[in-house]
This record gives sequence, C-alpha cells and structure tokens, in this order.
Amino acid sequence: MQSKHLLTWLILGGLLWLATSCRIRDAAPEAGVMPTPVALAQWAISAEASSQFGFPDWSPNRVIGEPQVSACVDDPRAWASARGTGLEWLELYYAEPVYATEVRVYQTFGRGGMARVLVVDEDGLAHLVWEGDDTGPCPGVLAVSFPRTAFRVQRVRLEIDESRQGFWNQIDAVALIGIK
Ligand SMILES: [Ca+2]
Repeated sequence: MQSKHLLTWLILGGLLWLATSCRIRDAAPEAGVMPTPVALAQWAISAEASSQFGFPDWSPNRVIGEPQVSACVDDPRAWASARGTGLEWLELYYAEPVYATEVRVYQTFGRGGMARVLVVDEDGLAHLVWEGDDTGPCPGVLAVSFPRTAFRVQRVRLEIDESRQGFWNQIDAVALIGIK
C-alpha cells in the first residue's frame, strides 16, 4: 500500500517537473545558446592613399596603429597628401571584420577637408556613413556614429577635399568600432 502511494507521488512529481521545465523552455527559447556580442575598437593594420607627401614619412603607413601626435602641427607621423589642394582619398584596412557602428578620424594638421566617410562591405561595395563639413578643432577627432551595419566591415574609405581650406589635412590614425 505504501509503495503504491510512493509510486503515485513520484509520477505526479515527475509530471509537475516536466510541465515546469516545458514552460521555462517556452518562455526563453535559445536561452544560454546565443553568443554574447563583443564590441571591438581597432586601429588600422594597413592603408593606401590617392597620394602621399613622402615615404615613409607622411605616407599612408603613418595612419597605421594608434594616434601618435597630440598637437595641431605638421608631423611626419601623420599622412599628408602630395599637394594639399584637391580631392584625395585614404583607405584603411582592419584585422577583424565587424558590424560597424562608428569611425573616428584623428586629425592633427589643417583640419577642414574631410568630406565623406564610407565603410566597405565584404563584396567591396562602399556605403556612405557621413558627408558634410568638418568644422571641429585641430587637433581633434571626427567621430562618426551610425546604426550598426547589417554587413561586416574590414575597410574604411575617407574622401578629403583639400580645396576647401587650400591646405594639407593631416591624419594621424583612424579607429573602426563595431560588434564582432
Ligand atoms: Ca600616426
């Protein structure tokens, strides 16, 4: 008789446990399975430009890595174009592809020529994320924030119109921020 009762209680307990665990699973599908997004800030690992004032000083290689210049000054550790008077571009490459949310351009001389910022998807298509007049102080950072891209980004393109100020717009470093 006692063992019969025990069996009944065990069956009831088992059913209750099943019902509870099913409810938990329904309420939180995939819980604990989704990978945690990781925000990543990167410095460029290589760079190319439309022109360069010199090599290796003032070349696009001088935009690789973290910022080095802390004043508004002509400094060979930043990129400078050959002429400082016309349309130029600078392209930066990054180690990790990310769903991009921000680009930061560290400018250390003659700020005012930045015209467009684009992020490039994995098919090589460039997407405009900023266009305008860059009126911030020198030295200073143009920080461009935008909704997280639906595609992964490993390359940033800057378009610079140096006819705006008729002078060199030197760039020391460029950061790409996004979700890995
Ligand atoms: Ca630099």
